[in-house]
Amino acid sequence: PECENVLCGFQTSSVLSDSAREKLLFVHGKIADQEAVVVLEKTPIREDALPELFARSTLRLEMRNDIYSTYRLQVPPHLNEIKTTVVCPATQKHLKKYQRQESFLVEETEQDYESITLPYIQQQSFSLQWVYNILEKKAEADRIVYEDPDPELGFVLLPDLKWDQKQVDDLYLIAVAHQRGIKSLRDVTSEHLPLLQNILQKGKEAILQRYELPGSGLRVYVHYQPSYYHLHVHFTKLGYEAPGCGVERAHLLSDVVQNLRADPRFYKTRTLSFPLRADDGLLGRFREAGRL
Ligand code: M7G
Repeated sequence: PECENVLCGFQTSSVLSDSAREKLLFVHGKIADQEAVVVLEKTPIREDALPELFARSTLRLEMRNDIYSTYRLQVPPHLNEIKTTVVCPATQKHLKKYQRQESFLVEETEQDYESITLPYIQQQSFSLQWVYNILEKKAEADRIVYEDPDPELGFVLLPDLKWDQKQVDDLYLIAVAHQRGIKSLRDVTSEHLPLLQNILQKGKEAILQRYELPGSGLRVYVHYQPSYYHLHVHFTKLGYEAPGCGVERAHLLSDVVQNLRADPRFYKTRTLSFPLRADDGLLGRFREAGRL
């Protein structure tokens, strides 16, 4: 029968990774002959939903022993939703990104960047179409939390793909710079200080306004290496361990600003460390060059 749900014909190929603790599952499969990745994630239980949860659910006893008892609570469907992200058509690179893999730390010198990393990312990195769609209001326009439209200093602040905006506990927004061509932290010099400071300050202000969360409650950082080579800044709630946010990749924006003040070419010249997954093509290039 016809179905309006794109996942109803989903053909599972394999589970890429899962985590019982994080209540997450990444699955690879096909949607109408196209490769797809589907991410399923159980969402946090919200305090404001508790009255309804207790009043409108069915409680089934599993066991009782002295003062201890366990139950299954069958809750109304709208209180038991699964956050679902679909990437389709997905590339090989997407499949790798979501596959559980061992990681290796690379120490990239200025030279390594020029001769190994830059040529590699110029050849193969994820499409930036979704970024341009945001900047041009072709997608997610209704989700924008704040925009500074200035072509040089401006940015768009909006909820990250990973945040369903149901609770502030796992707040996750990204600020996408209007300026194009800043691929990553490596391209950032003191010239970009006004842009970075603008994002830091106005981003925090906008989050305070909208979510009543002050700057002191936020982790504001960029990733190196990023997945997408267009300048963007992550804003997450301090204390929330966002998936994929390892310490090795994160550079606090306030540190970036200070380092650039001290040395305008800090990120051009420093050796930068980051982890790469075993099957990452870039890791292969570092190996071939004898740098690992
Ligand atoms: P990154 O540091 O380049 O890579 O961050 P990472 O994904 O390995 O951390 C890109 C950020 O953009 C991530 O936090 C993604 O969840 C988020 N993101 C990716 N896409 C494709 C979208 C999108 O289409 N919309 C929104 N709002 N966020 C996205």
